Amino acid sequence: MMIDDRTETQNEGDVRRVIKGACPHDCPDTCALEYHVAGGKLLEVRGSPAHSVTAGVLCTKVAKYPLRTYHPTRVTTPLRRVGPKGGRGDRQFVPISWDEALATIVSEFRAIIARHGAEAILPYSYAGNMGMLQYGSMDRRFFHALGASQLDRTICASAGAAGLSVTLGTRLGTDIEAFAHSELIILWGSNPITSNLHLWSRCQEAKRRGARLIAIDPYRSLSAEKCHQWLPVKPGTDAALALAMMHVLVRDDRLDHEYIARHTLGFAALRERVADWTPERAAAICGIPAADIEALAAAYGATKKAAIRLNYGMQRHGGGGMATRTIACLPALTGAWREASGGLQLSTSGAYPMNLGYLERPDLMPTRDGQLPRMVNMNQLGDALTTLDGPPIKALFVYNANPGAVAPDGNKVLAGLSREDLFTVVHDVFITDTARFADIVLPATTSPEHDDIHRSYGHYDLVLNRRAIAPVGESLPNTELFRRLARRMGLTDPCLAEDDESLIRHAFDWNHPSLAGQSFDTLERDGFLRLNYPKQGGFITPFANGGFGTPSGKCEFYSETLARRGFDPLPNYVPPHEGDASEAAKAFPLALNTPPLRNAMNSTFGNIDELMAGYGPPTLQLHPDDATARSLADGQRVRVWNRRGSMQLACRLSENTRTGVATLLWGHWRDHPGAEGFVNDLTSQALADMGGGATFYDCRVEVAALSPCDTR
Ligand SMILES: Nc1nc2c(c(=O)[nH]1)N[C@H]1C(S)=C(S)[C@@H](COP(=O)(O)OP(=O)(O)OC[C@H]3O[C@@H](n4cnc5c(=O)[nH]c(N)nc54)[C@H](O)[C@@H]3O)O[C@H]1N2
Ligand SMILES: Nc1nc2c(c(=O)[nH]1)N[C@H]1C(S)=C(S)[C@@H](COP(=O)(O)OP(=O)(O)OC[C@H]3O[C@@H](n4cnc5c(=O)[nH]c(N)nc54)[C@H](O)[C@@H]3O)O[C@H]1N2
Ligand code: SF4
Ligand SMILES: [Mo]
Repeated sequence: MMIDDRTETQNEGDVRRVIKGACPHDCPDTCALEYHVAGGKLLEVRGSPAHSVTAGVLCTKVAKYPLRTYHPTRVTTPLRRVGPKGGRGDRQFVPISWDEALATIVSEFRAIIARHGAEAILPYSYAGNMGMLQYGSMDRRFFHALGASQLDRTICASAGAAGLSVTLGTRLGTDIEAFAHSELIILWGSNPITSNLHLWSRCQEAKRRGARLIAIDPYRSLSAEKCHQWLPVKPGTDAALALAMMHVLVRDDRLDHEYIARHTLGFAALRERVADWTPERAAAICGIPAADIEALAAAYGATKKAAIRLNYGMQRHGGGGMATRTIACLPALTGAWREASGGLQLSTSGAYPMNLGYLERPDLMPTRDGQLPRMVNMNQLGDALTTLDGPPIKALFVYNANPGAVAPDGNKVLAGLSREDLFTVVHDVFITDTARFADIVLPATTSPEHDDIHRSYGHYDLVLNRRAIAPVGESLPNTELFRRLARRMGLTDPCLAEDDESLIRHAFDWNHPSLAGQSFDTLERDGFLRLNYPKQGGFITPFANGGFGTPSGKCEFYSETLARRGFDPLPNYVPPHEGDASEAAKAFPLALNTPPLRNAMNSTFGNIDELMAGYGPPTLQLHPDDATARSLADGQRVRVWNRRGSMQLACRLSENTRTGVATLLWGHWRDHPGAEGFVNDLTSQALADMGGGATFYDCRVEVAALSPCDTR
């Protein structure tokens, strides 16, 4: 039902207004929003019906956004900690003024810089807010000008991004809207009902048109349940499966010879590589019967309208970069890139002509002996806070992130956060699992309270976010916080005072061909605009005629870049660190898989009871065979542990998790009633093969009963 703005008048002056926004969360869909506001209050948030990707539909989390913006536990003033680090008591924090908060930060920073140098300060941020400004602009300028340690932002996608880039030369992929016309969709390490809702609606449309849907996933996710087939791959073994698919495609000549000749590099070497990757060999590694691999390859080779939705789940492993690269070779072999509804999508974020140099100003960084400030990999925060020297980290400044929950090897992270000699500042909307350890907590705005401009990693549109209400309490956007801090620190470069409107207008290169004929005015008027890329039938087709961004301009089956970096230049299988053959697997036979809950967004909505209540406490899903082998019954309390940590919770017996794999859907905060310990106390700081990526799902555990089996 359409609601007419003007008929909603409650009082004079309380007319409902609709302001255009963008969803800021770490989700490929980057929905175009409508903030409905009256009397200065956010009444509701709707999906823009005019934006074709959003199509007027939002996920439950954001459809209920006023719950977050007006949550009773929201931080509304700066706070100073008076309780113990990590404490949960009522008198953990007391309100202070912005003036006192900034003065404290400045005096601590100055003292630390004087004693240890600016590298003793570490910013820690990720994608709590994906807007170009709030994700990374004034904050980067500030820490660059200070000469603070640099953070390598690797917690999510960097292994896959590296693997994809080396093969395709860029991060582009199949148009989300074209999936509706595919004949075969492979959800590969992807659960779009949870994490890519607007792709799922296109998958459903394709299904109605007769498409076949196949999920490759160790867990029968909400999406896998609705596919025609679920292939329960062993975690971290996807490259073996892809190599065997290529073996069959080559053996049975299901190839597009013309596409291969014109648009790929190294086919002869690839053919040799896959010659001994028989389905039987792969079956022994990835736990999928050879006949199913044959059938998968045959189905894939039978149509060019075959689209692979690769998501980041499959690259959170020791071999994640190589696995992504290997799978990314498939559509060039069969020529599926020729069809708008074929190809592959991992990310589309490479499409945007971002002015990162302008936004982030890396040139502000000081050099010493020609060296930039050191780089700290965010996946190894635990080690960085507890063992790093020369200089040690003495100040941690957290914003857009919640490492006390999301970072791996949580016991080490918490040990670091507990250090009495570490000065910690957290800028957030809530007292998160990290903020409990902060010396100073600063209140952050939510999206309806600030301006921003957004790219997407799942479609090809720019989306504008306009402020719809005044900041709640004394909260400030990230940009304004760092402008104020820069001024108080006495940093004088004029770029540290640039306002948000100017940043928004400079965030993208409007002279780039992908924005030719487009203007900021159109974006302002509509709230979104689509980039110019080659199209077929109205859908963007990034590689229909080649045009890869690699050094050769081709899809590189053989990569000289990888060879130079000491990697295997050809697609290959790199086993997970804690795979079947590893030392870890001897003591800890189960692989732990911890993908996200639908109503959570990493840890972001974990405190909104209305969203989380239906899930109850965290539970560990075990295959009945694995439970029987341990004499465990459904609902029984178990201990799950490895050398890094342990957790106690109830187990659920379910054939949705394949044998050998325990699955724990995450999104809850620490100390959730009904569970002791936390999911990321188990996960590892080990890095993936490429991009310094995280390996959350490369994690072995053992499970045992906490109490004798209750057989009532
Ligand atoms: N509701 C919700 N949406 C989200 C998020 C969230 O937390 N909640 N997170 C956001 C973020 S940060 C990201 S990065 C994106 C993408 O986030 P992803 O982590 O890609 O999200 P999922 O779509 O859940 O896909 C993960 C799937 O990979 C599977 N998997 C685990 N290991 C393997 C493996 O070795 N091989 C294969 N084939 N599959 C494996 C898991 O069982 C799971 O079903 O989603 C974003 N969207
Ligand atoms: N076990 C396990 N661990 C995982 C994963 C997994 O699948 N399993 N997934 C990993 C992945 S893919 C990712 S991307 C990371 C996510 O890690 P993070 O990016 O740290 O994600 P969130 O937990 O959502 O925390 C974001 C925080 O930013 C805050 N925030 C939101 N908007 C703003 C703003 O405008 N300003 C400020 N200052 N703060 C804001 C939110 O309130 C929230 O507390 O987690 C990783 N951890
Ligand atoms: S979280 Fe994703 S699906 Fe939900 S509103 Fe935001 S962009 Fe859309
Ligand atoms: Mo992520």
